[in-house]
Amino acid sequence: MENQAFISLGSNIGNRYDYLKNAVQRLINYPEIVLVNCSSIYETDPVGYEDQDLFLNMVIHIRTSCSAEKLLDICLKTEQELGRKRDIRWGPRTIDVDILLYNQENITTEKLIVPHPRMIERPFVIIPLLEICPEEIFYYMKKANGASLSELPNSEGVRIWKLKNGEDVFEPIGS
Ligand code: PH2
Ligand code: MG
Ligand code: MG
Repeated sequence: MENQAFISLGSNIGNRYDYLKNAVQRLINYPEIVLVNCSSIYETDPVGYEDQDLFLNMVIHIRTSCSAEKLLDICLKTEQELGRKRDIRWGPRTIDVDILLYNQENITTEKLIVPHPRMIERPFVIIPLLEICPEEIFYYMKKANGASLSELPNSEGVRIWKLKNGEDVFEPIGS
């Protein structure tokens, strides 16, 4: 499990909590993926396309033997398994599973850009990421995005919905 990645998850259709829980469970059921940590769950105002319901968002930290491309395939497959339909850009979804960071690599292919190009300006990504991201990784990411500290969003529109509780990293969304 030589690679580290941060993945963001979001849902704003149906039982949002179940979708998050189910998606994390599916990801960590792959023998190639191990959960290192997960953030609290936040309820967040929709960004981009605003005429839609509130989201639940969280970020997880994993270790994996998968390449970034393989990890992307797993993320997209997980979305499909959970009924994701793609119609409106930035519109409502049962589940969105995005790779934010993969090691400290800059990746640009037709299918994937890492670090995630919009992460730095999105409070619903940055706030949960800050909760669990080791400092050196966070500083790398800011540099890769060409962002300065003053550009980081504040926590407007992002409210704790379910606090991560203590030792067992998967427990907070386990019950
Ligand atoms: N995802 C988007 C667009 N807007 N807004 C919130 N609050 N949470 C999201 O996960 C989200 C969004 C596109 O991926
Ligand atoms: Mg997204
Ligand atoms: Mg996505």
